[in-house]
Amino acid sequence: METKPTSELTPEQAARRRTLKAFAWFGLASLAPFGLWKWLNTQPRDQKIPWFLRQVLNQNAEIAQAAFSHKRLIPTFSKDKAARQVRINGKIGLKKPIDPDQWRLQIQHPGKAPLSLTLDEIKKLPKHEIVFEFKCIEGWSQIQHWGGVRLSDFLQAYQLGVRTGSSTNPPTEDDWYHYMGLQTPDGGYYVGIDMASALHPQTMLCYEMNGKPLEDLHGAPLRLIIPVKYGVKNLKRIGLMTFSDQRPRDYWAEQGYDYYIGL
Ligand SMILES: Nc1nc2c(c(=O)[nH]1)N[C@H]1C(S)=C(S)[C@@H](COP(=O)(O)O)O[C@H]1N2
Ligand SMILES: [Mo]
Repeated sequence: METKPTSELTPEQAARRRTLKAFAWFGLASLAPFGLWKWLNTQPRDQKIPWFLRQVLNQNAEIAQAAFSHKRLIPTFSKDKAARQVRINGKIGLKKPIDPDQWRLQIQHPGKAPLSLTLDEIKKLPKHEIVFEFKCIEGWSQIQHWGGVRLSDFLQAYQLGVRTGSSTNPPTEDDWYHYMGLQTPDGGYYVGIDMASALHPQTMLCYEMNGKPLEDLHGAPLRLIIPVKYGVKNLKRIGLMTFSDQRPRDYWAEQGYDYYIGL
């Protein structure tokens, strides 16, 4: 591959090159002995750290921030690209059939009375659709089409997730609880979601798949679709929603998988 001078690159290409460079430095830095790493990290900020090592530290921080930015969107596709036969994977917590008319979304929130909502109440919020590549850690992926409400709209509508009351305009970023927990009605499957990922604009509470009401084994009546995470966090058949600053229990994290498990 021929290497163009940076001045001839589009801004996107230049950004990509910077990222690749930073990753290369990160690779080199990981070869540095632990003692050196410790020394670097204990030096006062204004200390004379060799420029190339300072660059490694700074660029890694930049990469981490870019990767976890609330605004970074997952690529989407047109509806005709969506799979017709959607794979069913994982039936934990779905064994006993449930009556959708009896179903309620239960909410436990610090400092608030418990809430119990019907699907019709949730459906009053603006409907959104998304077509994206759903990825399972087992190694398969599929382009899927989902419909429902934005989780962030839902949290604002019911003033959930914040300490002092207003999730429409919280006084500070830290006013948000750090985690949201979700479980199936029988408690058999459960996940913890960091609040930044919960508030991501593509994270949804879904009641439709391919334009039709959700089928039982895809998580009816309501499931989480969270494109910034692998499949395991996309809990089907939500029964209970909780909020806390401590990590909620997480089924696959308890089996040794990464808690955040983001893309
Ligand atoms: N209640 C429940 N939700 C779940 C699971 C499960 O076993 N039980 N499996 C997860 C995993 S590992 C994946 S890949 C997706 C699969 O969703 P699908 O069956 O609609 O394709 O659901 C997730 N949500
Ligand atoms: Mo999965």
